[in-house]
Amino acid sequence: MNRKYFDTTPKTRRMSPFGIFADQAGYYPESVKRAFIPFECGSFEVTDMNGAVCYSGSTVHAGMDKASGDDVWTADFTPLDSPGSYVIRAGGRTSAMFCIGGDVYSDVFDKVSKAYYYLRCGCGVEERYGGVWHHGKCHTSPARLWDDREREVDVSGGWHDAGDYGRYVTAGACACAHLLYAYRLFPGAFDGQRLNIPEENTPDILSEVRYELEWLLKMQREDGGVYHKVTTDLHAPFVMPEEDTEQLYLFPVSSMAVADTAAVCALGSHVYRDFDKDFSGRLLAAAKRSAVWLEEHPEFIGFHNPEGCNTGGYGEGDDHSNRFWAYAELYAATGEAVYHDRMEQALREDFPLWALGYGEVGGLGALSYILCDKDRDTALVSRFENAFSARGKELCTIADSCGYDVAMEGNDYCWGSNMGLMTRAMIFAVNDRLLGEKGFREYALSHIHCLLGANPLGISYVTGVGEFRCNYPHLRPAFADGIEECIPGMVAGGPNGHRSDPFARGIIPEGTPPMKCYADDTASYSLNEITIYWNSPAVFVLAYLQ
Ligand code: 9MR
Ligand code: ZN
Repeated sequence: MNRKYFDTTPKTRRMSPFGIFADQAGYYPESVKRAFIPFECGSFEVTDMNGAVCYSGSTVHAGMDKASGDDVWTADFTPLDSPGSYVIRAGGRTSAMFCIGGDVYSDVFDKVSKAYYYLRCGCGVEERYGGVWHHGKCHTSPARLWDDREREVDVSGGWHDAGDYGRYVTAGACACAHLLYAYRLFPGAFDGQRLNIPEENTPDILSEVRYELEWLLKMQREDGGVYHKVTTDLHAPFVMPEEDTEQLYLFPVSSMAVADTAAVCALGSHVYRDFDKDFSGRLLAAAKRSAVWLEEHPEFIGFHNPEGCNTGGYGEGDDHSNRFWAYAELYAATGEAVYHDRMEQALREDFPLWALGYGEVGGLGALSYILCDKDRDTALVSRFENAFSARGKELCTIADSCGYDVAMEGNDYCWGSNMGLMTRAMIFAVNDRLLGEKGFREYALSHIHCLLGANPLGISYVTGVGEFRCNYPHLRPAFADGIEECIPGMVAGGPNGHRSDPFARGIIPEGTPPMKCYADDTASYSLNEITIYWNSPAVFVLAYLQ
């Protein structure tokens, strides 16, 4: 059967059978453990899988939570620290099963990291690596320039961006940056990680990132300009990638794409230096080529889809933070004064110095400078550190007044809100790891708990993880392969109060609180798509927690 489109007829939403919400992967023995109950009940019990009561306590009324519309009671079972599998019971309801243990996140960490292998374009997903989710080679034909149909370029490789088969430079650069910084800050987490992907002489995560960086290099022209994206003219139907054989096009250069390429190639040259001098050198040369292009093109060159094309736009209103990030990384990679000057010139008040992408990337530049081993201006270092620490404190205050312990307010539940959730956790991780502010760890944990089930819908937003989990993302191969179990490790976009697609508006009643505007259905791209830059912050945070 060759099904081409998902079913958009209204159905009933798949709702959690559980009434008590906990992290379905689990909790570290020594950490705070809280489950959330959206109804009044005096006491609760934690039982093991034989039904034996291991802990009991009284719930605490946290109060009305705005983003979810829930009146929340909290069940705190922090003192329970014996490794094992458990459920919580209260008021005749139960939670999903969860574990307490020192390695409760290893499986989800591996799965969200391996997700990139499944998104590889060009080489096929082999059965020996991908198991049942294998497929053939895709998108290997040369791409034609949109503006010059006579010219064709080979830009095969890289990862599919998301549920669609497009490959977009700024999105890819952002995802690679998260993964490379995860490696730089928490290398130990990747040491023992075995993802069962094709071998290179680097930790698996770096082999995987290299696959995308090699593609990025192909997207660069000789003059340092970088094509904004390579896609077909229209989004493919819901077929396997190798069945999407329409003509590929390369779309015009944007200054965001050039700056982000300069940045991530400079960053990569630093990371791969210890493993492969030649690759590191190619990355640095590419970064410098794009720096030359930036110098010659001081004006903003944005991106809008030309007529006749409906694939992702990834437009931005300006390129200020992108240029800042580029020069910060170029300076960190080379120590050349000219890049330091340019970085300072690019520093403006109009972008936040903690933002970690994909559009605003000032925080990536700040991170680069904080970690830089060349001469640094101490006033700048403090400015960048203060940006992370002030934002971190602000986020703690928001989380403290949230019924579900996360630094997210109603408006933050927009398209891809799980990226917001995870980049907040990244900020806590940076505060802990770089600024030595230990209290932030519990905040990072509460955000992971929310992603993995401690949320008002009681769903784990990661495919393949948790007893009640999303399984029907808006992801072409996951639909077209006909396999019931979804490709694992994909982070769903998550709740979006704007319900930005017709299916979402049909299935979720108007007025639903934003944190509950989610449906696990292939048909909803604004609630349930996946992307490479929604997975990457989760990899970063889980690497930190390992
Ligand atoms: O992630 C993007 C989101 O922030 C935007 O609101 C949305 C609409 O423009 O587009 C999202 O990006 C999509 C991209 O354009 C194409 N690949 C899938 C991305 C996720 O939906
Ligand atoms: Zn492909």
